[in-house]
Amino acid sequence: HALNEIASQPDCWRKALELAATAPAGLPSPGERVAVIGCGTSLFVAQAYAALREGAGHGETDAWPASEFLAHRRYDRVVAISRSGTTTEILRALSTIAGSTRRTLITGVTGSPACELADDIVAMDFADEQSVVQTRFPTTLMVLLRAHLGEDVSALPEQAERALNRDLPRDWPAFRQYTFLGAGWTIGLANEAALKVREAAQAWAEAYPGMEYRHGPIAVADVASLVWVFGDLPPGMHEEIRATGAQLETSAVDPLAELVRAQRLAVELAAWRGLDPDAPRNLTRSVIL
Ligand code: F1P
Repeated sequence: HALNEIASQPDCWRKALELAATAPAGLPSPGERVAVIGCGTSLFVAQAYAALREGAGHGETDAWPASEFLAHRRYDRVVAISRSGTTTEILRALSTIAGSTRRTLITGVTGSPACELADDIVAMDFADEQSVVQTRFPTTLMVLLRAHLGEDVSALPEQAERALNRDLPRDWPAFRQYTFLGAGWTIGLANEAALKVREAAQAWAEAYPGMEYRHGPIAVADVASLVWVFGDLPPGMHEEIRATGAQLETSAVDPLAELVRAQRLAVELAAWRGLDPDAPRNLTRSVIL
């Protein structure tokens, strides 16, 4: 399923643009103080969106792992992201939120238990997936959120097509370690890319804010490392990374479209290692405690 779901992203992103044009109720308005919560992939979407929303001047926006959400914090709105709508930490967090706070759920499955706990539901059934590993749901949601923030993202579906057709990084299966770097909103994308490689391919993958990478993790880098940069880092960093012997990969398209290419790497690497990318070891479609 994962390969088909990855390939369907240009179409899903077009549908996200149509949905954004209808201004769906429940997405935060400028000025609201907002917390965005999620687990795993959904947390990384929350991180990317929080950075973009603050950067767009729409108001203070915090991203929390749903398990760490502090109910005593005062927010105008909590946006819970959950493809399945059944993840335990999401249900717990939604049920502890104070009455004066609006609760928005963004989900791929309408009628889920989390829907019962939300005031507003943004339904993204058209991007739901069969694979345990999430690919098109989080990226389609990012397109919706960026459009809702007022960004012109009309070229993104075409960029996703380019990312689907571009070669994977040179020597892609040969690395011992895969590192993804970002800055600002692309830190969430780097985290998500690393999670894909871990989940689907059971490979050693890490992610850092780009500048933080210099403060220790770079000690691990050598010729057996691929370091993949999402978005822009100071040019001097590229030289520092190359000096370790690591192979450097940079984005040729919008970082969200570049994530499509990293998803392809994860799934191809899984196949190359003889693994089923749809059914990662020790993981289920929604994690319930
Ligand atoms: C999130 C989650 C991810 C995990 C995997 C299965 O669930 O558990 O953390 O990486 O993709 O889904 P959800 O709350 O978004 O359904």
